[in-house]
Amino acid sequence: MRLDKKDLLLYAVTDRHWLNGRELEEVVRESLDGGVTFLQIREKNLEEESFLKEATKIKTLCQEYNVPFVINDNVDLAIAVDADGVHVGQSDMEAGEVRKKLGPDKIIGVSAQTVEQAILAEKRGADYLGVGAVFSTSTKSDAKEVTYDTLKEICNAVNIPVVAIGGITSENLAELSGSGICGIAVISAIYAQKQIKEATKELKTKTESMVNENE
Ligand code: TZP
Ligand code: MG
Repeated sequence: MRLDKKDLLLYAVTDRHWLNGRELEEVVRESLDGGVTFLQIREKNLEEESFLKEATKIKTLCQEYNVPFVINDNVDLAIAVDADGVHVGQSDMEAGEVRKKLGPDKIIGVSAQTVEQAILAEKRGADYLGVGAVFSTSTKSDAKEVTYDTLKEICNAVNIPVVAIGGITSENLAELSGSGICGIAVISAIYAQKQIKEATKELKTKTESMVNENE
């Protein structure tokens, strides 16, 4: 699948922490109805078999909405479910190895916190970068803080599209304007909300204006 930078406008990352007894599929559908443009399934504590089941359901759903679907970290699982790609962090398999396993046509996203990491990831074949945490967040306890200036330097240093992540809400996202990002990646600003579809719509409208100011 070819990645268009517009696909990265509103990037949703799943988190079953907020499910409150609901099915992942159900909340993901609400977010897709609200206009999410990219989806990552991120499971930190799920057994392989349950992860496979969930990923298969979410893949089918994303196909229905024509939204790219990637899996956090687990390259073998991405191959097993024929996901559109994988997202890896700095302590996961490095992008070059992922590329060897996935082949040329899949999407590889890499988390980067510094300009050096960003340049290296691009060189190793990443298709996009997730940079953060740009704001403080309780969703990921070990998320390193990345300043606005570093975010901007990273966007200038690479040719692949960059999304910002970490503590982004509809209230603070305008602060990212002018950095060069092509979109935002969020967990709680979508999945911790009572009205997921409405919250997603609002985020998307605000992200569109923020990104347009960039151009
Ligand atoms: N990587 C950096 S920050 C973060 C991840 C996965 C958590 C983002 O969650 P939230 O709720 O959007 O701050
Ligand atoms: Mg990881």
